[in-house]
Amino acid sequence: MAHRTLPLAPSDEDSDASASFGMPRRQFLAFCGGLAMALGLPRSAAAQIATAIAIAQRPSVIWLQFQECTGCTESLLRAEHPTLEKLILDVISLDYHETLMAAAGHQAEAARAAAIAANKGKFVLVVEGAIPTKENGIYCKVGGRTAMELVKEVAADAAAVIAIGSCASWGGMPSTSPNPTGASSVAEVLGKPVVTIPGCPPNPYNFLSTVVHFLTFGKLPEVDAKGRPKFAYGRLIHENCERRAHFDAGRFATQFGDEGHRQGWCLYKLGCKGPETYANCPSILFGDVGSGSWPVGTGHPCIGCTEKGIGFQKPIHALAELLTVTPPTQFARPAEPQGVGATFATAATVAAVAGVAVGIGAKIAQNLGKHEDKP
Ligand code: FSX
Ligand code: SF4
Ligand code: F3S
Repeated sequence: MAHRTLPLAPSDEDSDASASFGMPRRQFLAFCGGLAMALGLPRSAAAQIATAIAIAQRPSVIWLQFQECTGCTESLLRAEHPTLEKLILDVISLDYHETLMAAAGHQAEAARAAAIAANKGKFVLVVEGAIPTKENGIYCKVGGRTAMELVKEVAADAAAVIAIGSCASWGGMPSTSPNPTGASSVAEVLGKPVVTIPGCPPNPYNFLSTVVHFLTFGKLPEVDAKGRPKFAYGRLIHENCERRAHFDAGRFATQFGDEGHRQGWCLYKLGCKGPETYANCPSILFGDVGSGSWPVGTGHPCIGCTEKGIGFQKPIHALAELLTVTPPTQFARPAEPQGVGATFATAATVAAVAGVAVGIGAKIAQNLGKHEDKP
């Protein structure tokens, strides 16, 4: 994929892009800078991202849904800055999505066939939901065909496959013991690794950042051994948690509603799986509703929903294994107001100086599009 450097003076192309995002050009560039930092890239990559969003052909996306609750799609619909609507219209071409499309029945089947034919070898296949494999996959059928058949057929013509949500990534809730339908991951059914964005639901910014990486660089981001993008799943929740200082000081809630719980102390003794779960939840939060909007921030232990073998497997109140014992280099003081996000400028500076964009950079993603007209 060829790229041009974004000129410092406004160009028609990026002005058009900023207009279609409903942002002034300066804010559009800040948005691209935030995406660069969220991806763990140097701030200078912002120009490349802006150019890609402005002039690259939007990748065709075919979205399949199997054993799931539609929470993945719902979490995308609740995304803001930009909204999913803008994501659809300006970053990807969502050519098939059963929940969002107007077509039904034979029209929907025809729409999928047409989208595949028009973008053969070039589209991104996104799979939401686990795939039942027992009894030849009869427990999930769309248009009379099993999920197993459909995912193999569509994946054969895709340029890239993304498993969104824990169900598609590793089986998730449908695979919980005794797993009566043989619910399996996309990678297991296809017999090859795919990029996974686990979470139940997953964070929409991690999907957005992954797609923008594909758009900008023509390939999906670097992943860990479980197929998870390292920019989002490179650190333990426990490393970025606003309650970490309480953990290190030995201040724990021991019952819901007790004094420690009301004081916002560490939830480890209530079964928090943050010490054995890799995800950026405390950094980027959920739903754009303000501070504290993630499980631990609301007072509930993390159940490890992004982590195979933890979420929906390990009992909710069982103690987590402590994968690291070293305190992070920096975290909020116990008296700090909880969940206050970094500003774009401060987080970018800290990330650049520390060279650890994972986590801190991701904090910026939370604030994408919220910083207007700063010099
Ligand atoms: Fe639901 Fe998605 Fe959970 Fe699964 O998210 S939120 S059950 S991960 O596939 O719809
Ligand atoms: Fe936060 Fe949970 Fe770790 Fe406590 S155990 S610091 S609540 S992630
Ligand atoms: Fe899931 Fe834990 Fe994040 S429950 S949403 S991984 S805080």
